[in-house]
Amino acid sequence: MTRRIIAAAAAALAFSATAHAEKWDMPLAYSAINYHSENAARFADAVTAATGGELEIVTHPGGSLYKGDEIFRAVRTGQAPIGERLISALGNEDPIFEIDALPFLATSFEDAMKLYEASRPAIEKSLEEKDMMLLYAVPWPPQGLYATKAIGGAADMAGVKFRAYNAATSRLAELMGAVPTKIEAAELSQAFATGVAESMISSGATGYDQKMWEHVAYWYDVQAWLPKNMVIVNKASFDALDEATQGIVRGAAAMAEQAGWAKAQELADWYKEQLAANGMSVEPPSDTLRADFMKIGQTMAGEWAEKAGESGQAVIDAYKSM
Ligand code: PCA
Repeated sequence: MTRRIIAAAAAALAFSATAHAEKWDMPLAYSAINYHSENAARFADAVTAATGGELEIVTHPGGSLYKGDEIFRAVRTGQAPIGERLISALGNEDPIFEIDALPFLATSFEDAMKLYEASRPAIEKSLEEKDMMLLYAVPWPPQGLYATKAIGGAADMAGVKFRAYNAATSRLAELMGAVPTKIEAAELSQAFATGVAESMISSGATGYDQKMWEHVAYWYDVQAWLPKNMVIVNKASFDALDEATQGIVRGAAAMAEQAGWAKAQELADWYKEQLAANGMSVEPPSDTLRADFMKIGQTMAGEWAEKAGESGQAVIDAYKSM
């Protein structure tokens, strides 16, 4: 009799534990070995551990669950409760997100942090209007130009097939006379191997993750901007958590943000060394190339200001006053 009661109680307990425990799948666009993905995996483990498994977060790197360009929508609609997306790829959702890839607006980690602080309220507001919340954001190292041939100036980019990762990099390619195609990082090796792409702007990190030395010989350290990934959560999914769990998620997010910024800075030079060690020519841009980029940057800043209007300008002003 007692044994039966104990067994029933144990079964009831096990049932209630499974009934309350939640599993969140967390799609990530970038490779499992990338520091953003590793950082997200640590964030996920921290939440799982601190909630004693009541909220288990499982990361899916490399676009394996949703591709990079599907993740924002998946989180917005609640198909995925949480996910990571490159902020500057969301210009079609709201021009404010494109502030993250305006050439030469913020070109160091220090300025990237200031830009983050200045733009965060506007980014959060936009996410809130779309039933989402920002958990944390982490930068990529400075962006440089990858190319199969030596590039001395924008003129050398005429007709070159250019891999873009957002509308801003497509526009930049157009302004150089290159031919842009949007390709997610996870598909880069294939795109370059098959000649679909011959150049791109990205960090040493992505070049390293995707072994770009197998396809391209040059990387010019233009330091054009430092775009960020953000981890976002569906508002209804977050609101459904009890308060203690919400606190754990927020706390782990704050820690992931700090660790992610530190890691990006720590690795930035190391990535460049790896490109060189694997045989790539890693150089600063020529004066001509730099001047061409600067000019294109000005054009793009003007175009963005038109789209982003007063609220965009307010963020730029806040950034410049910091
Ligand atoms: N790597 C990402 C975005 C910025 C970066 O450095 C990519 O190339 O897709």
